[in-house]
Amino acid sequence: MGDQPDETGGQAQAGISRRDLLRSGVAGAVGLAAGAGALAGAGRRNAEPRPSKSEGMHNETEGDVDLTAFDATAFLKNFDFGKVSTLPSGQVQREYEITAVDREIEVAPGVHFAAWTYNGTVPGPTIRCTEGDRLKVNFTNGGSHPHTIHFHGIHAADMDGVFEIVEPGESFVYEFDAAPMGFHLYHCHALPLKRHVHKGLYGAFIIDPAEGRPEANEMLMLMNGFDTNFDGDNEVYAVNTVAFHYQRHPIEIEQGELVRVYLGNMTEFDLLNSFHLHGNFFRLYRTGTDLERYEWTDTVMLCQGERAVLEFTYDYPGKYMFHAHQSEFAELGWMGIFDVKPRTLV
Ligand SMILES: [Cu+2]
Repeated sequence: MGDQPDETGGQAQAGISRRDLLRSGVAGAVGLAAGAGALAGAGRRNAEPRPSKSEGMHNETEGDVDLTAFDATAFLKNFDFGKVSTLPSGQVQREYEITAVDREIEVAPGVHFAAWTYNGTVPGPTIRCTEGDRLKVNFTNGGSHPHTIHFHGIHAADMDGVFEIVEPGESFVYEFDAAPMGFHLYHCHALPLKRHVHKGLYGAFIIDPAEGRPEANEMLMLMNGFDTNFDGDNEVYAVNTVAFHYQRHPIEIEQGELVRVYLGNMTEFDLLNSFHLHGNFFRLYRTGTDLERYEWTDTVMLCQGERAVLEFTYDYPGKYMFHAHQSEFAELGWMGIFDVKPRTLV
């Protein structure tokens, strides 16, 4: 199959590119404002960059996305543990229903993207289980193109979701034991891979260790980007799809509580993405596969497909930014805030 134009328009158009918008006299502090304003026009044909009214640092796009369609705040903690049963052997089985669906999503206020999704959202559902569970994933391709689900992890070749292409209207059952414990991913592996991933067919796959991890306020963050004008470059960056969402809606955490972030990178086109935490340091467990050894840092770079488990605790209340340390990505939407509430004493 070729990389032919599709309903998204495939062909290049006269819209702005991110390089253009960053070059077009919006450098420096104003760049954040104008860049964010331009995001609102990035998804429309022949749109002119629309400067924001405010010109301070770290401005937001105007308005908000339709939160009834996708609420990135709820998505943070929306773990799908599947339909649980016990097999005759005593092994726990978790069964998941995943359907590929073509759906337009809103990646910034007024900026729509013709996505290919698992179960209607980008990222798809966060699949969560425990090491050793039997997973049964019933996949139906309700989309317009051939797809698969390729899970990271250790399993048989015919469960790898690469050669068993699932045509539109067809189904496939993936069945394997969850291993190893850690933080993994799943994504479509149909060709051209770059296109199927960038269109939105990916999600997080968490395998908890049998003994569990220490109690924490847990959340899932997948770093991603969107090429809204089909020039092979992202115009919008985010964690969990919606530009500046966690700046408009800061994530509330509590002073002194342990926070655990499952952080993955599914950004297409750019080699690297990164996460920088303000006013703090975190324990960095790469791939989440080791409970003992960690790095102690405040910034982590992840290549495409790489992920890590981050743990931190804030000693002081207040608002703290977290964002890509690539300034360009931060200015184009990959920016959020932790709102640390004073510890409640009981
Ligand atoms: Cu696909």
